[in-house]
Amino acid sequence: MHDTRLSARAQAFLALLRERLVIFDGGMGTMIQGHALSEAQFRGERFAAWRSDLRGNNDLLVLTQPTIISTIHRQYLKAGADVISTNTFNSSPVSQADYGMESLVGEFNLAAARLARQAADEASAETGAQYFVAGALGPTSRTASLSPDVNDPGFRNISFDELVAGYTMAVRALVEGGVDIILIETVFDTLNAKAALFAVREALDQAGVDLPIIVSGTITDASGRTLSGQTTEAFWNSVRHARPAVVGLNCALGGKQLRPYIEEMARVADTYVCAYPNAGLPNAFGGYDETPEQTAAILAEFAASGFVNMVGGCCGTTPDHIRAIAGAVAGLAPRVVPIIPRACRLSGLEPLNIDADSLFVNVGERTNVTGSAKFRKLIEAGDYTAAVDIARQQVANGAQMIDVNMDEGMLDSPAAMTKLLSLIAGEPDIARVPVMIDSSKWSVIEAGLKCVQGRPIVNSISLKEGEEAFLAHARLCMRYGAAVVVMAFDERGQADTLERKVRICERAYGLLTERIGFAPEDIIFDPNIFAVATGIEEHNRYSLDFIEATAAIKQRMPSVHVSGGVSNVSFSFRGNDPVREAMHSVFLYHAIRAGMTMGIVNAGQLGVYDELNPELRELVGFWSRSAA
Ligand code: THG
Repeated sequence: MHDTRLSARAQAFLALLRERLVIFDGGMGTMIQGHALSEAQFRGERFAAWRSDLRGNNDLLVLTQPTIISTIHRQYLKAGADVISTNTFNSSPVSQADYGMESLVGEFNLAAARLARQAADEASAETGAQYFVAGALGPTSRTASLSPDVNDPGFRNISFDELVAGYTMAVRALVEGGVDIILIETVFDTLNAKAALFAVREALDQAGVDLPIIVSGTITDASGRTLSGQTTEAFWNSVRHARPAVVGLNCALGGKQLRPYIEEMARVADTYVCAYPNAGLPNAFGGYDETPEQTAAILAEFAASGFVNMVGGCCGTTPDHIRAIAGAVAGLAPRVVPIIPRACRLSGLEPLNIDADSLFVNVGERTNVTGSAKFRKLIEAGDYTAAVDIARQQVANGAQMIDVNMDEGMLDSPAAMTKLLSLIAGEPDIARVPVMIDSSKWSVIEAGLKCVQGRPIVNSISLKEGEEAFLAHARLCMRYGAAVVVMAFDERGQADTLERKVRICERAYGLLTERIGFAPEDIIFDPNIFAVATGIEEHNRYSLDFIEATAAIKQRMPSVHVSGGVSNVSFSFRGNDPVREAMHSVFLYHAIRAGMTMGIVNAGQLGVYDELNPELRELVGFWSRSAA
């Protein structure tokens, strides 16, 4: 679907990745420093009277010292780079605001892209080979999923929407300037990267073109995690929805320290992998001492181990490093992209992959203002500290995900969703699990999607308002990177018979997979768990209908998952927890056998089927076993 809109050069880049190890360029900052430019040189004529100091604003040089930047590009191309990246690491509104130059961001990106394009084209004319330009989008100086203030963990100094606006402007200019590839690099905070990916896909769609995307994260220290706390696989799960052509790691660590994480990326990513580390760890003066031969030996070992498809350098590396790297990997085979089994791949700070072999996934239900009076009162009173503790308890009690619902008439639900998710993001013992964003209002769901760096589940969308609204929401789930709970609900209402449950799910499946290419493994059907034993005879079939619908759905659509709100089934026994718990255990015993993959439950309050009082088990089993 994407390939048709790829330019000839973009296709040539992908062809090169299939053929051999691709060589990326090296550090730009190091090379600029080598010129020891003065304040006046940074300013040039045009900004001679600018109100603030400009020395150190390297991105400005594409306007004031274009020859220096072109020369650096040429040096890298001469050294053997196939791909050069634009000098736009800080060409975002937030970064340029430090210099009062935020209104020049479009111009910076356009000029930088044109300089790199020209250098690449000239090199092609000289050698006859193809060279590619990657338009660089840096991380900005702010983090969307972390608070800059330790005393106010829910505070953010940048929003998802602000990042999207800045990245959109940059991408448009980079594309206009002729880049072949979009490079989202040095990702500290995956939420920033998700905003960049969102902006890139939207901007490319609007321009009617497609470009390959490279996403490169940064592992900041020996913890092996990004600055925002994710493991390598969690990072991959968070960005794979954008189908990057290349994913990898760059910067902070030297190649030696990067090895286990590149190995991990090579194992989990079903796309090309890149590594462009710094020239070792910085010395006491912030400089880099690793020689070209040392860096080259490390990257050649990565290549020989089958970890990488593209290699280059970051801070401290020079054209000599790139020349040595290109020499050392010449003739080594590129990594073979593995075929990764289908799974619903989610993440918090850690990955959660759900496939046919997974154990049942418990989703904590207590962070729900409509499902817990205690939680509702805390949120209404603004006691978010205690509300966050409820989330913590759910995870401590075994919830592998938490359902968050703020649908209460008296609340500003989008604000409450934003606040709770922002607070949770700063608590590693909670944030390690993915979030299930639960609301019947799309505005609340979208507010939640803008807060999570991991890959969440949207709970829920349905055909309630017709096909177009359903598909529009599903498309946005793909764009934000979320799996989705689809309720068995259509224009006529909630499905309350076995036949309607299955029919609606099949209709939704057809629309999602055929009309918009939604991955089946990211669809989680909820065929409605209703209360039994209400005193109305027909209601007694409700749990059986759910269980039989689950079996039918799994039989007809084997790759999808099935979920439900388990505590709903026992509403008639409110206040009688022993009976409710027994009902949940027996219900799950049968539903899991029928293929239910996950359920929203009171984590820590689930009985073990085999340990139930046999008489109670027999009595509550009435509603969950087939009538035969
Ligand atoms: N499907 C999907 N999402 C859902 C549901 C579903 N989200 C909400 C709900 N149903 C699942 N969550 C709960 C949470 C709590 C209870 C039931 C379902 C519950 N609460 C106690 C009660 O009402 O008796 C609360 C008592 C208290 O105040 O502590 O039972 O079906 N996709």
